[in-house]
Amino acid sequence: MNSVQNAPQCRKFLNGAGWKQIVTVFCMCMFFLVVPLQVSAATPVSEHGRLSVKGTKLVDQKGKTFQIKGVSTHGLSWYPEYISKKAFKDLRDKWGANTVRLAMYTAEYNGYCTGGSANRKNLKKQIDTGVKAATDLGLYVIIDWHILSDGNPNTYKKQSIAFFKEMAEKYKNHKNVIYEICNEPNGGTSWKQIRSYAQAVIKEIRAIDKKAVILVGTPTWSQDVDAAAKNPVKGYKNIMYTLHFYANTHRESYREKATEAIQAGLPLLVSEFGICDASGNGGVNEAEANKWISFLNKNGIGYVAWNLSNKNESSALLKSSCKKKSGWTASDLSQSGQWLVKTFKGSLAKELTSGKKPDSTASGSGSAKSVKASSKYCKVSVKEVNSWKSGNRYYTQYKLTITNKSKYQISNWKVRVNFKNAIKKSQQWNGNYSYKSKYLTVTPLSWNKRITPKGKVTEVGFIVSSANGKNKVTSVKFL
Ligand code: IDC
Repeated sequence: MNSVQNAPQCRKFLNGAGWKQIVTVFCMCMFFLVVPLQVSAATPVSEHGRLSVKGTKLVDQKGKTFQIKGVSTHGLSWYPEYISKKAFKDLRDKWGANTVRLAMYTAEYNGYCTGGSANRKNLKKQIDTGVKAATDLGLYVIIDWHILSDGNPNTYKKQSIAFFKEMAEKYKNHKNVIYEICNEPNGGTSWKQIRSYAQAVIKEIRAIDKKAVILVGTPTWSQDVDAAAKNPVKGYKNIMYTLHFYANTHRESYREKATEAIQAGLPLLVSEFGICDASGNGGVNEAEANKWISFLNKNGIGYVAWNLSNKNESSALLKSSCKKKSGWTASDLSQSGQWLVKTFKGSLAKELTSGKKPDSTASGSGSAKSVKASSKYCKVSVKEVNSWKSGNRYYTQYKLTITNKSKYQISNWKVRVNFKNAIKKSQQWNGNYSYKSKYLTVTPLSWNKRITPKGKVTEVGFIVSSANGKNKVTSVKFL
């Protein structure tokens, strides 16, 4: 048969009802072409699949280095309003994130181990909501056992094992779930103690979930990765170690520690960082933050930013005036949030290129009269936040707060803290310190010298030790 012989049939088909058939077939074709394309738009998980650890790197299903770019929630008990599919979709599509971290405090107010059984149930519900949302959106999700004031992860080891067994049972078939088994050991907890905890918890998770990536915290608020590198956990694959930094506090010397650990073969992940002070507040330091990011990029290390909330602190990624739970525009983001979106190269970043500088959370200069801090204008307090015994010495960690009660700008301050017993320096941050037997003196650094009217300094703190019982502060005053 040739085409000439076919011609009359063709013409008949194209006449009358034939056109309708063509249009119907065309529409059906378009439907099947377009609809599946929309449904299967690539997500981080659909593109990269299950992650695993190869050498010092986190890699995707094709064995290519995969860099986590994540956002951590604040405490699930305190800011549950951002645990939603709508909010996480924004993180993925507008901010440029591929991972969310669900931070579940263990010992703080309404923590998993301290808040009672109804609270525990509620926290697990939050995790379920978070994991479901992340899974639907093709995001990786970190379940974070957020130890902090409990210091030593062995304090609640039994509870941790029970929790992670339950999580592993529930999520063993998910390829996007990552377990972080101890946020930040501190208070003198040694790597040996952390390692023994990690071996025990990992053993239980692995009996149920053979493959998920597991993150292990390191001594001194997850800073001493060099200690972990000397004797890593043995016998398990897909284990990474966490390095946490706050760019205005932790600088070059911490990158050196990280380099040392990588050279020793330790896989690292920055499962939490901020670009302000270690307190989560104080001045934002974009220059130091950018140094960190080039270091992490160079080494293919992933990073997760603290924290998705509108709390009035500079690590919060939303402005405290922002009441939206999703659908944020660039101007809803704090300075930390705006920096993060630019760093992730999210689509919102375009809105940030107007040439207008993002709002700064640092203290402004103001036009008011400027005075030196004294008890007439300011209040100063020193609060104990943690204490422990190590060897034959007693350690106490204190936080210093200065509040400007006046309508004037404070230009500088100097504070003396007196103790009952002779003390020795252990650690200190965000100030210049000098020590005498029974007292210490703190003066500010250049960025926390000025205090705006009604403003506060909250990021200053120190750890001292004494030989004879708990260290007691007897008085605090301005000099
Ligand atoms: C801080 C929060 C703050 C909260 C406090 C609770 O930003 O709002 O009141 O915890 O104890 C960490 C911790 C993280 C801290 C953060 C800032 O992992 O929980 O959050 N930080 O201090 N390590 C270093 C800094």
